[in-house]
Amino acid sequence: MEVMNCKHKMKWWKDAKFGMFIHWGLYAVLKKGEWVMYSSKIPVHKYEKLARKFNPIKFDAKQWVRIAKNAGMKYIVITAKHHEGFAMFQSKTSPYNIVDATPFNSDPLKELAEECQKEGIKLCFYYSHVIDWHHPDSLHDRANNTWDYELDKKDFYKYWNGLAKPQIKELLTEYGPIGLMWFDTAGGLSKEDSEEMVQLVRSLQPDCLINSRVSHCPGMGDYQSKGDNEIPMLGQDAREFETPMTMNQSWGYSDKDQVWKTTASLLRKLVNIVSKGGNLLLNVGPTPDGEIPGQSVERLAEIGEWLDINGEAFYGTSPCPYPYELEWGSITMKSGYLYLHVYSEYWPQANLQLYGLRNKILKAYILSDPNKASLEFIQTYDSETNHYSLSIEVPNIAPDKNIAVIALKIDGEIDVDE
Ligand code: H79
Repeated sequence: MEVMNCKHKMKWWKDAKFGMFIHWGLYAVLKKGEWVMYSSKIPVHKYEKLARKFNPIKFDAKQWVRIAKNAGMKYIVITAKHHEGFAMFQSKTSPYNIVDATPFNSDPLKELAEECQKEGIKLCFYYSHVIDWHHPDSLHDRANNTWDYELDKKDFYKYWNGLAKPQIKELLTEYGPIGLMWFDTAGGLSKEDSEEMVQLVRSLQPDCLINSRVSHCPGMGDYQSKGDNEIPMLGQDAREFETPMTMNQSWGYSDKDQVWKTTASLLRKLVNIVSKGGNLLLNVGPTPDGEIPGQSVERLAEIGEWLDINGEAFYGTSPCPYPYELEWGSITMKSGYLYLHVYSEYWPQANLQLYGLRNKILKAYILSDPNKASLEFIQTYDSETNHYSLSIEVPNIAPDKNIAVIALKIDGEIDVDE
């Protein structure tokens, strides 16, 4: 197979902007998030028993993919194995997997792979390549825990060669084309070992992208994973990025955690990230029964409604041409267009002002208006101060309760004063 050049290989991901993160594992049974084994210091032999209780009879790959697709998401990243060490797929490498160890006795990733393929969604896998609390030889911090491991007897390569690498191979040979491999928490891994993992993925699926957390050394992988829930400042760095984000506070299902971000706030974060050239990977933590929580489904549906109307200003766009943040919202652009995403609480009384735009405006309209009725505007240039300014006459009331987009059809290539 010919290896695509780097730019081309990234294109689907650059255009996608919005993906679904799914944290699902044995931890769901305890309903206290995905770190419960660590936080509650549950010994391995006890934690293993959760598998017998894991029977997600309500799991429906069709429904999950539909929820993602209706939200406007273009890819799904699911935890094939999180830090707990349990494989959520049929693994010949270890019987500690959902097919061999649970009454469910079926491979949800197979079903997801088929459904994603049908629906044109890219399926991607999260794999905890360094931390594995189940394997006695994996690297992790076991300070103050009561687990049954002995740190000085660890032989990391037993874990690395005996479990991590073979499972990566299974994931990249048994599930069709995989969009990207999402690694996490590489502390303690040498640069050489990270490079070996990159090479392994490349050798199995040359077009599969790799996130930067494959290594703790900067610059590795195809794009930068920002810190969990981290939104960078505008123009902070040039590298392609993705922000992994939760809707409440935990990644894995938790019945205690009811601090949910509002749809309005999630939409602002989404648009803000995209205006900076990044992607948002928004998490859901399905229940032990296999359902995506109602609070998440609701929010995703509302985001999807907004994207149905305003997708033109979102998918396939390039970042804001200004090097500073705007007080009323965010900007995205495409060849011939500039899109002003105005957050409803900053909707101006009569006129929206934009400074520094040198292009001649051919037309201004509200993107959600089916008639694309022209808005009046005035462009001025002050030769004394060398300042360009644009004033757009807008309706009194914000045309969207979350974010209203003003589309500007511009003449020529974008040209702004910095
Ligand atoms: O998969 C999600 C997290 O489980 C994982 N990355 C995202 C995508 C992650 N790995 N490490 N960390 C997050 C940071 C760990 C934070 C901790 Fe704690 C602070 C671990 C122990 C103290 C907070 C409190 C989380 C568990 C207990």
